[in-house]
Amino acid sequence: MANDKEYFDKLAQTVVDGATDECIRLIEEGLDKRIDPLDAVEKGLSRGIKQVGDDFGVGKCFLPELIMGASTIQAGFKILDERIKAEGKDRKALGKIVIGTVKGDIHDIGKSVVGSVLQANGYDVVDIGIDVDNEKFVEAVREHNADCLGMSSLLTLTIDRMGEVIEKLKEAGLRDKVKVIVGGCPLTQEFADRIGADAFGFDAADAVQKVGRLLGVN
Ligand code: B1M
Repeated sequence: MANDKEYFDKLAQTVVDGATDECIRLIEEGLDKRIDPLDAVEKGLSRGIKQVGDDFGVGKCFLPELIMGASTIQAGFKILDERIKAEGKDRKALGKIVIGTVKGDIHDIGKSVVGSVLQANGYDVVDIGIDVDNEKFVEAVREHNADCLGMSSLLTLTIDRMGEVIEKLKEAGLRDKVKVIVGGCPLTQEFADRIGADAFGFDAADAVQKVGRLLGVN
């Protein structure tokens, strides 16, 4: 587009304002002009919701604004998600990945972005949702014969579920058969190492690279 930065700034602002109609209009305009749908998520929508989250964190805005911003990003992501996934539809599956958000955490967006981008890059992704019980992660790994398990958590209060799931994988005799990647804004590489995960994904692009490395694809 003529001025990408200005476009992504406007897109981010629609999330801050909870302006869903304008968000959709801008996305449709951008797609017509061939913007990269993942850029629209990472440089536009995600920046906007992070701004709302920071304002919420310091008491500059409240739960209704957080909910409105989330509803705008979800409406925008729904359109972009189809485009992102379409890029991977004709590829031969490089591996099977089960992904979900841990028990006690209902944050859906980051996990869904990561799942879509993995799918766009040729992985067969089984998204088992949000607020997922530890046991359900283990069952899904077994049921789908997954090569990789991805867990997401955005709440400091719930990140310890990830280590518990890894312990449950060991008890079930599955830990040697599945690689584990974790991500979410409160996480660090150090935390991932401490709980015995195989990788920490900073964002969706990083997750694709790390999964590729874990599964010997790149
Ligand atoms: Co919530 N929330 N929220 N929230 N929320 C945060 C996380 C928070 C940091 C806001 C703040 O205070 N500044 C804070 C957590 C504080 C903490 O624990 N340290 C918080 C809180 C407190 C809460 C509630 C408790 C609020 C309340 O009720 N009082 C409540 C929790 C409910 C619960 O889960 N039990 C709550 C609720 C909500 C909404 C429902 C309103 C909404 C979620 C809507 C939805 O998902 N359907 C919401 C939102 C939108 C946010 C923020 C603003 C944005 C999250 C988001 O979607 N980001 C968030 C603040 C922030 O992140 N700065 C916040 C966009 C998304 C693309 O990025 O999720 O970071 P992200 O994902 C990235 C990377 O992290 C990474 O890649 C993604 C793509 O780049 N990644 C992975 C994520 N998972 C990965 C997995 C991987 C690899 C990479 O491998 C498997």
